[in-house]
Amino acid sequence: MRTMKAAVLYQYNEPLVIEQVQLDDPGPNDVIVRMAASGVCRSDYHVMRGETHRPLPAILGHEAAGRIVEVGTNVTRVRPGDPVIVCFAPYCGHCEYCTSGRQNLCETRRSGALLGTQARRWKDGQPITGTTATFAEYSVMHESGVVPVGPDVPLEVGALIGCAVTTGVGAVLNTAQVPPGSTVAVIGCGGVGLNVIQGARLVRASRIIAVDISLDKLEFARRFGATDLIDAREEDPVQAIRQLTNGGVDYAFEVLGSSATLRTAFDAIHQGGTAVAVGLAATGEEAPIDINTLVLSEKTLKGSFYGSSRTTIDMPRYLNFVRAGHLDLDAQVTRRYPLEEINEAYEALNRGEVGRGLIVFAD
Ligand code: CND
Ligand code: ZN
Repeated sequence: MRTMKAAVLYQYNEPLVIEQVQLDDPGPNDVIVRMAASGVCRSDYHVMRGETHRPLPAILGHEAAGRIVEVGTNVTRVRPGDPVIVCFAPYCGHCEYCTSGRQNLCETRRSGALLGTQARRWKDGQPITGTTATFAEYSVMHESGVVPVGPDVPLEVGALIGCAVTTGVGAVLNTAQVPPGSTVAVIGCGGVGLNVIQGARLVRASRIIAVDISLDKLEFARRFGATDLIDAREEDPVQAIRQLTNGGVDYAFEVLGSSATLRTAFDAIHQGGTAVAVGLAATGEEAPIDINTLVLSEKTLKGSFYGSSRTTIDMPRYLNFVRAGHLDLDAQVTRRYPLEEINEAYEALNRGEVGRGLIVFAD
């Protein structure tokens, strides 16, 4: 058992409570990571607001990097001291999905087995749930939930690769496989959306149309490759995209998570185009799709979970893009907070401040 500081969600729509909790020792296939940085992603905010449910109390957080401090007896892929990226989709390696190269869909993980169905965190003997649970000084996870990185990798960069980059760039490279010269629209230019934009720049999309409801976010998106900006408060984004592209884009990415914006993405593509749903919505939320348009225009609508990533292949690849200057991650981090200020970090996300916020842990 280890005692650590953590941010605990006791009730939806209430501030997280910063307190000391206990963490179990690693099982035979587990590692313990000491967190260096953990990103402020909207997925956790969906839970804080009660839009998706978890058994409470819970420790959230899933976009992180840190160092291994302890390993279970069977662990072979990392050792104490290794810097790692935390991955929120651990995988078994032998189910039908893993063996066909789709480890992000691992059946064993979806059954809950790899994420642990039993509580492993405690407050005065009361269980606290958590999966990656990176809003804490330490976390315990299956060894497939970490990817080791070189000593040259700043762990803040590693943290962004843990979710925003792998999700955003992966949606372009892996899920949609956007060819060079394509026209692309990105609806929602927050932390993940910026990385969809960077991914589109990486594959040399000819036009990258950023859509948001904040002018600051749109201007910021230009730095990462957006070529055209549409303020959805000022104009109808579907009409504006159709006008800019002579009838619609080849690819549209929805990166907020709402039925209205998914509909926008679907309507903004031309015949034969592809709309990719990246944003997560409230449990049960549905989007109206015109069936005849889907059929007669041969449109494709695809979901993208964790950028269709194979973490051990994709994360080192994205780090190489960073090293080569093709992905800019430093400029994306606009604010850093100690864990004690995590509630303010989420208020800033809610207010729509530009860029990614990071919770940074002291050495
Ligand atoms: P963040 O809040 O940073 O970005 C959302 C953006 O949408 C903001 O810039 C808003 O201003 C903008 N926005 C709000 N309303 C509109 C509108 N009507 N039209 C256009 N833009 C609008 O969130 P994030 O980037 O951290 O996360 C984005 C989504 O991605 C969120 O739903 C999150 O849960 C999801 C996600 C999915 C996955 C995956 O594997 N698919 C992984 N991580 C996060
Ligand atoms: Zn995320």
